[in-house]
Parts: sequence; structure tokens; C-alpha cells
Amino acid sequence: MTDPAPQATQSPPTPPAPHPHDPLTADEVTRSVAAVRADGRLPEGSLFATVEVAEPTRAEMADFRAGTPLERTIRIVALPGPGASVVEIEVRLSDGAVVGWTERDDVRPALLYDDAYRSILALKEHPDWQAAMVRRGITDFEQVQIDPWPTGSFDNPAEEGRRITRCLSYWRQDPSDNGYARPVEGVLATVDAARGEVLEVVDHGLVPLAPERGSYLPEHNGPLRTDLRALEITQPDGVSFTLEGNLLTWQHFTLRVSVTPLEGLVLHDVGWVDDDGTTRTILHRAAVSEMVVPYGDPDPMHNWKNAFDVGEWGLGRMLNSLTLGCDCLGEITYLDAVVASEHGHPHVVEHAVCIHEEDYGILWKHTDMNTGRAEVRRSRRLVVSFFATVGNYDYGFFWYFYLDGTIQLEAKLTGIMSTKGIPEGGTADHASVIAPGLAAPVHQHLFCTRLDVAVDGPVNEVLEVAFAGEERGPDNPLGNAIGRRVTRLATEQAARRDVDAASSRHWRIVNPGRTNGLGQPVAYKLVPSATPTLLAHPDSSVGRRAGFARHNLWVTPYRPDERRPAGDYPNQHTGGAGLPEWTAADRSLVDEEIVVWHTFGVTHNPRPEDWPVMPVEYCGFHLVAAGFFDRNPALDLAPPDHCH
Ligand SMILES: [Cu+2]
Repeated sequence: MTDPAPQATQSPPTPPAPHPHDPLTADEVTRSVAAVRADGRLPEGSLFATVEVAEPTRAEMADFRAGTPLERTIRIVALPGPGASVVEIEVRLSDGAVVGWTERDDVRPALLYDDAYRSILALKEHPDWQAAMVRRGITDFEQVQIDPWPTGSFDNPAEEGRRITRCLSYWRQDPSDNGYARPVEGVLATVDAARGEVLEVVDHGLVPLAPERGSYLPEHNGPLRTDLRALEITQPDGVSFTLEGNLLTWQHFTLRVSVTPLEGLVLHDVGWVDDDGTTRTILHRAAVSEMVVPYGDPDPMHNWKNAFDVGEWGLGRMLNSLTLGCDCLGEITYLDAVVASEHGHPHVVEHAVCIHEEDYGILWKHTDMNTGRAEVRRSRRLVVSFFATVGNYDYGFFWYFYLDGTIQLEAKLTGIMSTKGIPEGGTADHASVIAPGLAAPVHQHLFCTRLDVAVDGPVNEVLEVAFAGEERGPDNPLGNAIGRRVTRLATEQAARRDVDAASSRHWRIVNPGRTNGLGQPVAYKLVPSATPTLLAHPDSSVGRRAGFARHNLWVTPYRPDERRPAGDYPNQHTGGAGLPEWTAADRSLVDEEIVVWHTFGVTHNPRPEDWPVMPVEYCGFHLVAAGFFDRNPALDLAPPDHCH
């Protein structure tokens, strides 16, 4: 038997029709940057912090669906000089017109690669830093890794109007070494990153370099295990999803996928397609829109560390190019992503988004005790994921879609912990000893997901549901009654809520205008995990700057310009922006299109087992259909055909 010959008459596949949620293309970067340069208002040498599609609003998308074509507009944040000013520019692609131009002072975009490099070069040449290295016996400065960090905001007048990095040093005995094994403890430098000007080098005192190399490379960790046999995932009939452009369909789900410079992966128009072809919307848009990693060690080397890895770095700017068989196993479909360099050139990150299916054990099962007949259905999930490397840490974000309508976001935390050198044999307060002469401060990772919800239509509201045992009485003689408290979160202040595992507190996102077959309002419920809130003092710098992390739930009326929970420019921001600012007005959440913001994460008490590289720690949440359907929507799954 031979393979059939390709058919010469076959026509090439038709490209998908343009859609407002199509990802940014290389050509769009080139054309929009050229339009900005031609405009002439930006000085020569200006940098481009971000170039992204100006996403249409809900109202504009409604017009688009009604048949009105939409203009494609690109939004650029440019830096005209080395100070703390940006220009927000909008370019209409159809004619290259610059249609928006807003100059903003006293804000900084995410830390630029150019600024980071300039910080490193300036510091390596600076005599105070060199002297601090020599005091520690380090004379080959090429062996020193410098990590520039966003500096935070600590009322330092010398930092006003400047783009600042604070720099930590690590010693590598060879270029492939794990620098975090040997922090050059005590040396802290502040650099005007845009000007390459070292403002201050502080030496908090000598701590010997940790003795061990802390390598995670296979060549240093042998003998390697040889007793794991091959585990292959094959789908001989192909995958069950289709991807047309960025339109992904799988089972009843439909969604679009794109990447933005700061959030990374963005989901648009997540819906459930009924058997009659009607699409019931669930989410208008969903993305991890901010995160913060506050460190809990008052040691002056570490007490300022608070990384906002979305707004101060940019998950989409730090996308990994994923590899088959390593990052992703099985029948994998990848999406590339286009990002713009700071000099305005398009750059394609190949295999930035991974799409595949996974078997997920049993979805439902019952054995009839009378007849002995067992019915079982396999669970399967569609996985849409990406990874970003932000300095020492690596974060994976995995969206899962299940056959019963459940949607899940799982964050995967791995990479290398931020470390501190300690005297060998010593202990550390607010930190764990993880290796001889090495500790890692206690810290948190708190992620804020912006869920632009549209459960079966645009107008939704949020009900909090919690349970409590009821008092004994005439109506509850046996004391078994479980009371169900349902509270409508009617205003923004009332909707600042925290998890409470003891009462199984969760939040129903309801469409009050639509009912299911039982006459109940249709809903999805947000099921949080046992997750912390920000532990830093509310009046601390990070307490003010990461206000979004002080509560697990926030709800706001939909506003297209309220995109980022710590504000658009958290880098060196003094705080208060974003959710705390917007919700201070205590706007109504009734009869509104709403946005649900969920902060989740972990408080990381470092373990020896997290060293020298961290086995993945997981956190996240579920969105579960709760009256969205009339019954189990997966009764129509066929039984597995090869049980034996
Ligand atoms: Cu951690």
C-alpha cells in the first residue's frame, strides 16, 4: 500500500477573515513604527516600550458583530528621552495616521532591556562597585552576574524623574554557573538606568561566598536515572481541536488567543456553542493582568524587593520559545507571537503559545450496585499555555478547558529562588537556609487575573455564597442544618472580598436576565483555591503599590481603560493606582457589564528541596458552570471503546 499522491487540483486553504482580535503582525509593527517616525514629533533615539493592538471595546465589538468593519489601531508607548516621561501613541493602520498622542510625565514603562544593559555596564565600570568586589576577593569582574531590578518607590528624592534600577551581584565560577548560588551579599547599587549613571553603591558588610556551586545541570548531577521507560502520547487520528488563525474551537468551546507585551497570553470571546450552533458567551476577555512578588525579609539588602512581573517586566516580553518533547508532550500545535523590540523592530517568538489536549482521568462514573453495570467517561482537557522567564523565576500559565464546561487557570512557579548569602552554619530570620551559607527570604507570589465576564450575555452580577452550620431549634432539631448565605455584591466596596475556606466561600457570576431550564439565573462560579492575600503592611510601599493583592476578589463596572489592577505604570509608582483608586468611588455593580478581578497565589516558605531549582508549585482557580446548563452537559460523551 502506498500513500495517496497529493491532489494537484486541491486549492490552497483560504486564509481566515481578518478579525479585531487577530494577533499583532510583524508588518503592523513595522508600519505603525514607521508612521510614528514619519510624524516627526519623537526625537531621534526614542525607544519603544510596547507596541500592541489597541483592542476594541465591548461596544465596538458589538458593532463589529452587527456588521460594521472596525479600524485596526496600534497602541505604542514610546520613551522620548532618558527621563520618566512616556508618549502614548495610537496609529490607525488603514492610512497610517497618528490618531492619538498623549504625553505623560512621571510614569515609567516596564524595565527596558536597553536600560538593564546600561545599568550592568555602568556598574561594572564604577570604582565603588569594583572596590566592593575586590574587598570580597573578586578581581575578575567578568565572573560577576548583575541583576538589575525595578527599584520600587521609597520616597528617595534622588530617584525623581529618573528611570532607576537597583542591582544585585552574583558570582559565577564559569559562564554556565548558577549565579544565585553565590550572591555577593552586602553590595547594593542604585543606577539611573536610562543615563547609565551609578547613583549609589552601598556595602552592608562582608559575608563569605557560599561554598557550593548549586548547579542544576545534568553534567553536575549524575549519575542520572536510567530506569524511566518511554512514555509516549499519541493521537493516531489527530487532535480534536481546530485552529483557524487564532480562533480555537474544541468540543463546545470557542475562543480566540493572542499575546500582549505585558500580560502575555490573552483569551478573547470564550464561549460555549450549543448543539444548535448558538454561541453562549462566558468571558469577553481573560488574562493575568498584574502580579507582585513581595519579599518578606527586613534585611536592607532585600526589604525593597517587590517585583511586579507584569507591569515592571512584561510576561509577553519574556515569552519562552517552547520545544516539543520538553515543554510540551504529545500532539502539539503552537502559535508564534510577534513582539516589538525597543528599537521598533518586529521580532517573532516561535512556539510562544502551546495548544494541546490531555487525558485527565475520569470525568464521571457510576456502577449500578443492582446490575453491576458500570458507566465511565474519560475526562479530557484542552490546554492553552505559555511560559515566561523573569530573571531568576520562571512562570507557566496554563488555561484548561474541560468537557463539562469547566475553565481553570493554573500558574506554575518554577526556576530559581532569589537568594541571600549568610555565614556558613548560621541561621536567617524571615528566610530559610536552603544550602550551606545560603538562604532564601520568605516571599509571596500574587497574581491578579482580570476576568472580563459575559456569562450568557453582557450584563452580569456577582453573588457571594457561603455556608454555616445553623443553631439548633424547632426548625433544626438535630442540628444538622447547613445554612447557605447568598449575598449580592452590589457595589465595589462590598465586592472587595477574601477567601474563607471554612465556609466554602465562592462567587457566582450570574446573568440575572437569563434563566436555565429550571428557571434559575444562569451562572458560572469562581471557585478560589486556599490562597493568601498580601501580608505586607497596608502602609508599606508595596502595600500601597500592590493594593490589588490585599483582597482576593474585586468587581468593577466594565471600563475599557481600566485594564491593569496596579495601574498602567507600576514601575516606581508611589501606589494607590488601579483597583484601589477606581473602587474608591464605590460604583454600582447592578445592571452593569462587570469585570471580576481575582488575586491568587502562594506564600513561599523556601525549602531545601526548592534548591537549586524549584519543582513546580501550582496555584490558580476554577470557573465552574453552576446553573449555566440544565444537567450534566457531558452525558453525550460516548463510552470509551477500548475498555478491557
Ligand atoms: Cu517563590
